[in-house]
Amino acid sequence: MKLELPHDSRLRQRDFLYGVATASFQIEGGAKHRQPCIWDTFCATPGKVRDGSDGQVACDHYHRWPEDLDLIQSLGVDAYRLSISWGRLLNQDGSVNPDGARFYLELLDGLKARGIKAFVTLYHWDLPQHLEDAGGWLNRDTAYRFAEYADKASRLFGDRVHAYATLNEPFCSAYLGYEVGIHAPGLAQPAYGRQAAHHLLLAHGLAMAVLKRNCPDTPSGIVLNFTPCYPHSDSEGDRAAAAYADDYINQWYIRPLFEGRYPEIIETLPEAVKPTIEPGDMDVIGHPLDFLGVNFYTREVYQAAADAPFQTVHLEAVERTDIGWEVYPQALTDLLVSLHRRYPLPPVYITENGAAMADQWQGEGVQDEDRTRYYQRHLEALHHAIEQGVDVRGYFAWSLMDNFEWAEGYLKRFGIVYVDYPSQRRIIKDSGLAYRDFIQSRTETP
Ligand code: IFM
Repeated sequence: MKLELPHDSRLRQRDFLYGVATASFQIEGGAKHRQPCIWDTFCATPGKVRDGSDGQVACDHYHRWPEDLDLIQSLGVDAYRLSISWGRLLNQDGSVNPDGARFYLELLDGLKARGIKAFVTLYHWDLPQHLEDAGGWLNRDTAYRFAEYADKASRLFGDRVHAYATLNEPFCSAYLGYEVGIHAPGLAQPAYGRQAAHHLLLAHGLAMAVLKRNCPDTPSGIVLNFTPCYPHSDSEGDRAAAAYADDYINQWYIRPLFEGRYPEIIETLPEAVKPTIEPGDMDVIGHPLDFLGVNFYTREVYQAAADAPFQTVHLEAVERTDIGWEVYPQALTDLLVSLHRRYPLPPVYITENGAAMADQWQGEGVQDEDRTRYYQRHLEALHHAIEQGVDVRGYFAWSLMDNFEWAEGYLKRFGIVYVDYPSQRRIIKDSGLAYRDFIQSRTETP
């Protein structure tokens, strides 16, 4: 199956950027050469990760990065989105770890030599454990430690980085990690979730100022994930439930960036759950962005509930990926158009989109037409959003290769490249070949 879009689509122009994305903990391995992080601790806690696995070796990218860069180049992409492991780059005392610095500098130089733009995310969930021991994202001081880390990283990397994102998906760090506890560090209290979210956004704002000072010409922004919220019925109750869920899950992270305040539902939270916000915090958080990264995978449906502001509805008989997420591309169009109408958005990049599928490899290629179809339908949805005026500049497939999928361990495969973990062989799946051919077929911008 081929990926195809109308000839005059913005998505077919040469200057629309295509990339692949990964994250440090999910692929690097080389755990002995960095500080332990909260995910090492979480993985070592029985029952937390479905297959009992960890990130000690992962895709062994720490040792295999040159061949991985060749692989990326062979896909013909314009850009590679990677994240930096905070505890690999910095020692516990905050000094630069020379081995970690060498690893990332060589990697970034390797990208440059291959003509691939580096989109660097500074934080993709792997908080050094020593910072968690001091309170993690519940401790306001972590936000200032993050700004120092951003300072050291951006001075070191110089012009090797094409664009910086401060955080990846603060919703996941705060809500999954501190509010419901299904991600590291595994804490589970609403008050923790809200406070962690505020400190993460503060960290983002502080780091934005640092990045703009150190690299004024490098676009800097943040990556947010969105799971659009739809009402189960047209009833007032279901519509109110979906709106509340949207504020709690999605708008909570974007509204402070553009409007300097949290959604009004903050007033409905019990006093003990409301985050502590210091004077001036919202101004810091509202630092202008050069771009917004949007990660999109699926939607959720909500209904009213007697004892909670919203309740998730599990729809039967809808198409789902191997991780159980509904395939609903229309939500990508709806999301982008609604954000565009609601906020003064800077240029947008789709920094992650992709599907976990039950891939099989029996020594030849991997026929993942289901994934290619997912990409086809989401690229079409993106095309429709752009037609309605959303300024989208690029798209990154999640992920370059199969990797450690957090609480699912290695059970779920999101890659457009298959990883045979015992041999660490990489095999480009049919979806990867289709992505490569589609990228190659772009035309010059008139
Ligand atoms: O693998 C993750 C990634 O780390 C963050 N965004 C969602 C992906 C799929 O769950």
